[in-house]
Amino acid sequence: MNAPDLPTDPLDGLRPSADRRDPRAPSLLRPWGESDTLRGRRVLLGVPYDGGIPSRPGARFGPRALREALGAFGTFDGSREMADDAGLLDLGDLALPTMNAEAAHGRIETAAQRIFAAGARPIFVGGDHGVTGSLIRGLAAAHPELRLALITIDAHLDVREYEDEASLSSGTPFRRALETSVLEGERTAMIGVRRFANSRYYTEWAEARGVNLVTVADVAERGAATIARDAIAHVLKDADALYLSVDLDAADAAVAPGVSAPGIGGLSAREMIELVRTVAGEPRLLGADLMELSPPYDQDGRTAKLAARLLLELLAADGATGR
Ligand SMILES: [Mn+2]
Repeated sequence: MNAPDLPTDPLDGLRPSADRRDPRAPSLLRPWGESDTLRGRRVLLGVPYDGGIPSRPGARFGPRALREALGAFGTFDGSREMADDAGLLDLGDLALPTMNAEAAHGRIETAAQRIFAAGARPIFVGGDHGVTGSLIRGLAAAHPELRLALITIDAHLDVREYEDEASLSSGTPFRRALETSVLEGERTAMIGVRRFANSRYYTEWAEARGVNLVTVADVAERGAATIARDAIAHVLKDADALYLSVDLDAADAAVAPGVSAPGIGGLSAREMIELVRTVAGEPRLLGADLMELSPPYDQDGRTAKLAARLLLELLAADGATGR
């Protein structure tokens, strides 16, 4: 007896259909498979940890919100179709304990070490900014002889003293990074530093180590692209590779309310984009992170959209330099 002919899709024509003439940015994410090699590849890793800012939890949901926010964007940057590129290999999110800073940071450091040792060029998405200290420690463990340069886009210096690994917080990442063998203050620039957001002690601590501090007013006066180009020239004078760390709280709370520490008088969205775009065009950029996206505090998803836009700028500039 022959089976009756059935339509293969009973809801044919009744489903939402994407316009293939307008691909969406989530298609740039390619899930990692065991046949994928990491060498030379741009990879994404979510680091959903927010134990470093216990008073305002929420950044652990940042990686998920950023991936979702990519849906608001297309893949054409105005001159180049990124959907034709190799895309961004998505390694997913790390499994991390929520209440054990030492254990979480240990796993984060191990993950970063393996990714850098494999020759990948990662973009990490957080998570509280304390995570970055362990990402850079992982990089140092993978390449102990590297002369690393660092650019941060952040309202804060994040060079706080800490007791031990259990007391790592969102205020400690660059203290941790500057303790490694690979980084020096002279190869570090911090852009977007805000008045009344950092103590005199830590400002002098950073300056004494040769860290180049660039304020919000400096960016407004000289322009984001010029500031970024000068910072690149300064930190890479005597370095092999560059790491970019973005704390979304460098942006004004009007455009980035969904962060652990929203701030008044920060950078504009366009300044954030221009800074990231310029740094992303540097061929020696080895890795980057986008931190502190905290969806529970977000307003209509705008902070997640800013984070997603910055991710796209990192990818677009990457292709523009021929890699
Ligand atoms: Mn920070």
